[in-house]
Amino acid sequence: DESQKWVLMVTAQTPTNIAVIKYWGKRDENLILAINDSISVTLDPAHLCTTTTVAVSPAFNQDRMWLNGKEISLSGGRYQNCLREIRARANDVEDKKKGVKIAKKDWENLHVHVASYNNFPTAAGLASSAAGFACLVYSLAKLMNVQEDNGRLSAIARQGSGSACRSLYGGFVKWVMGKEENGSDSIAVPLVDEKHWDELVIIIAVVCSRQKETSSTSGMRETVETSALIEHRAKEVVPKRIIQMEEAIQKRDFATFTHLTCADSNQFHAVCLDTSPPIFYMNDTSHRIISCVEKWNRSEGTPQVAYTFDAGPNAVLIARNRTYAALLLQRLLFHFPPNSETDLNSYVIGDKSL
Ligand code: 2P0
Repeated sequence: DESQKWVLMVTAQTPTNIAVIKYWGKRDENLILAINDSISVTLDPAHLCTTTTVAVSPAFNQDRMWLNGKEISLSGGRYQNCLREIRARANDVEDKKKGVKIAKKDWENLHVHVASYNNFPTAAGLASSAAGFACLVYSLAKLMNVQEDNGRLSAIARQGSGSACRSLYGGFVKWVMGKEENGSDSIAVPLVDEKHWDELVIIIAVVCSRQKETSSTSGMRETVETSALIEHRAKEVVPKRIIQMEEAIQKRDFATFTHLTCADSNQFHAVCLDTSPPIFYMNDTSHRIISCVEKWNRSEGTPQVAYTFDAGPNAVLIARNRTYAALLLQRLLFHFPPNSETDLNSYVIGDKSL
């Protein structure tokens, strides 16, 4: 049947993002609504990103997805929520070269195939869900000619993974927790674009982890249920830090930026420790990296490198400029020589990452 032979495809690439004021804790698990605002920096797509191709054809009889070449199930609520929200906003699509016309109402009967690749090893335990869901939502929106701005798309990506909403923009991005019960105002807002503070260099020190990881989703649920500190963090500490961080970013005030970034990472890990049973994401190597950076910053008189750790032992180090990035690498290689007994065995270098 000739009418079954066409395929329309769209490919998009989305970088991952690293939070400098952390998201930890939900007030709605299905819609993925946070208990506090967060701020992140989106990485350069050359280093850590997801590339996703979405295709539609009348020959496809179900929605299917492959991640790094291996088929994965789309039956989970997060995928279903994203697919449903994008389909509901689909519009007419015409490809004259292929002689294909899809009417708005046809989309509910058409199926998509999704192929997604991460350009970094998933095994390294670096955040991949952020880039993954952002890229999925963005490429589906392009394929289906969805006429929403990135803010509205971010609210859909958020339903795939909270941190994903922040990957719809480059530069520094704020995820506003919002007030609405339906999540309509829980969206990402760009603060400054990637050119605003382009001296910063981000270095990710990949620390080998032998410990079992607690997933972010169950980890933050347990924290909200059991930690006495989390409410103080979400209600008192983070709102003030968000204001200070926005100002530090606007002014490119690296000392304040570093102070806030390091303090917020440490408090995030403190509420993890305050969870019952306690959650340990950092290991001895992570702690040694913190000590090393803290000592160095003190000896310089003014901070030159910020550190932040997510739900794993890997260090994300943000250097003031290329000179300090080079000095930092020298120090890391000295204190953690590759292939020694220490755990630190490789570095992903984000040159001009912002
Ligand atoms: C963040 N993290 O702000 C924080 C800091 C990890 C530590 O967002 O359940 O994968 O999919 O919304 O986004 C990791 O959590 O969790 C995360 P879900 P997500 O980047």
